Amino acid sequence: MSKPIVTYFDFPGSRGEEIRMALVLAGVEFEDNRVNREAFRALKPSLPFGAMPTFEVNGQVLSQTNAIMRLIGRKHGLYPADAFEAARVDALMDAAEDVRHRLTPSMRMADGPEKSAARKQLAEDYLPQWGAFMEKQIGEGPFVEGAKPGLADIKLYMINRWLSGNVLEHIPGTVFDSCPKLKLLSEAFGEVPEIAAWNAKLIFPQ
Ligand SMILES: N[C@@H](CCC(=O)N[C@@H](CS)C(=O)NCC(=O)O)C(=O)O
Repeated sequence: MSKPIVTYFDFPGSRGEEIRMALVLAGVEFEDNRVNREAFRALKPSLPFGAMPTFEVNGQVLSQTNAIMRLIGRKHGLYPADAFEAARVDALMDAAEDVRHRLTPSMRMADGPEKSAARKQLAEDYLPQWGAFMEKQIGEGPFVEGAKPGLADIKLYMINRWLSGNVLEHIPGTVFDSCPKLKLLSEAFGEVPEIAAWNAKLIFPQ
């Protein structure tokens, strides 16, 4: 793999940061191409699915975060070789995306009763239920695959960091406090030396 290029918005979160973290965990050097909204609008028509992040390698551009992460994971030992174990990791990666899809509508709502009701429903109902399902799926821990951090851990860590960070109105940072395995996974993942060093460089910690 030649030095790949990750193109995403200039903030340490969401799908683009997950790809950066997969590369960081794999120890792969990459070009961290951060674009603003205006540059994204210009790029959009040329992107495979009109969205970011994208991953460019050997002149070929790939989209869809989980597909990109699996490509990195397969090449660098962050994804199980066993087909069933790989599918179990896929399921957790998709479950992390479920959360984003549930939150997206309220991200587009103006402040007001509709938005607060939607967020309240998520905070009191959907998210605790989602967290309870994760508790059953994580297994012995601390990571999804046991002692070794992998792709599913990146996704779960990022969801927990986002939603526990008190950054979304009406979603209290305590939303996953009743999910000890998710919390332990997140704490352990943040302490993985490559990830801790990467996070220490963040300009806007979240
Ligand atoms: N299913 C896609 C979703 C990509 C996506 O929605 N990306 C967002 C940023 S996280 C985006 O580009 N939004 C701007 C837009 O769609 O115009 C993936 O997993 O990569």
